[in-house]
Amino acid sequence: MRFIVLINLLMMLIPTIGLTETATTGNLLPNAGTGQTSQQHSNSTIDGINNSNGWTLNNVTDYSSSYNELEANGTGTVSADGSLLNISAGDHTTTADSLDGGITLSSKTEVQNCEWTGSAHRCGQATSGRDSYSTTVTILDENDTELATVTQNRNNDSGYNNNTFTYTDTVTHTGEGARKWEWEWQGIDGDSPNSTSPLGPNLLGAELKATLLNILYSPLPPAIKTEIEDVFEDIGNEFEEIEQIVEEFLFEEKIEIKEEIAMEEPAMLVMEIPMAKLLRLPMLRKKVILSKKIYNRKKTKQLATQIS
Ligand SMILES: [Ca+2]
Ligand SMILES: [Ca+2]
Ligand SMILES: [Ca+2]
Repeated sequence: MRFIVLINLLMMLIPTIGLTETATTGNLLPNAGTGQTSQQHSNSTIDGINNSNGWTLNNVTDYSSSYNELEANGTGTVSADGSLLNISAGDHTTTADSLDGGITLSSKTEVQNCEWTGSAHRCGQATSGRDSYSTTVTILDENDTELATVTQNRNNDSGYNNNTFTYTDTVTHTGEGARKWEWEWQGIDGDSPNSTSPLGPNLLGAELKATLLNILYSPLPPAIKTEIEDVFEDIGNEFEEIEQIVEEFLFEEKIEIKEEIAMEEPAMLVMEIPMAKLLRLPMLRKKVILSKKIYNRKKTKQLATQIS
């Protein structure tokens, strides 16, 4: 009965299993919609910087309105976070169910890194230490628990305009539960990481897009989940029972074979497996019948030898 229930549940799920459809949001960061600025590469499609509204700046000098950039001091961070719920992704508006189909966050960042003496585009108060920077992208659940995160450190040399450096970082969570995102860019001065003066790399553009991996996803209702778990537990118990019966049978058969060898007269095969269990185990029944047939054949042969 439980197996029929399981088959029915699986049949119900089959129509939804094969269908998938993705959807991608626009830029989720505070600079969304800024477009290209004069500091960026002429081919850049990443939103530039023209104000610092919505960003959290920590030890960063805000040149956003004057020079379209945010510059790291000794060690500075530019960060933002937000919800993944109820946002536009093309024709789709994200829901808890569609987010449960899995998500990929893709970040693109455009930087200038010329304020060090070895730079091919040397600028500002360049010193001997090569500056570096990193981006961290994180997917979180509704309780702010991290589901997936990526941090990549870089120190590529780069300048302004067509000498900028652009890089991509992606992170994916394929299970259920993604509800929030966090994004952080950090710049570090190679010579004076504790400085409060603008000596580090400069952020010129940033973008974070979310791709929902299956907006047609529908999580299993809790009642069906419990039912499936129960069925699998039952299957496990049945297998344990069968294993035990087979072990008992093989053990008894071994004793009988030993007895046959020890005795002149063949002993009767004693089967102590309960009939109810045997009826539920056709294979085991066949084995018992076969053993009896072998025994009968042996006995007939012996009788024939005695008569002759
Ligand atoms: Ca520097
Ligand atoms: Ca500077
Ligand atoms: Ca700089």
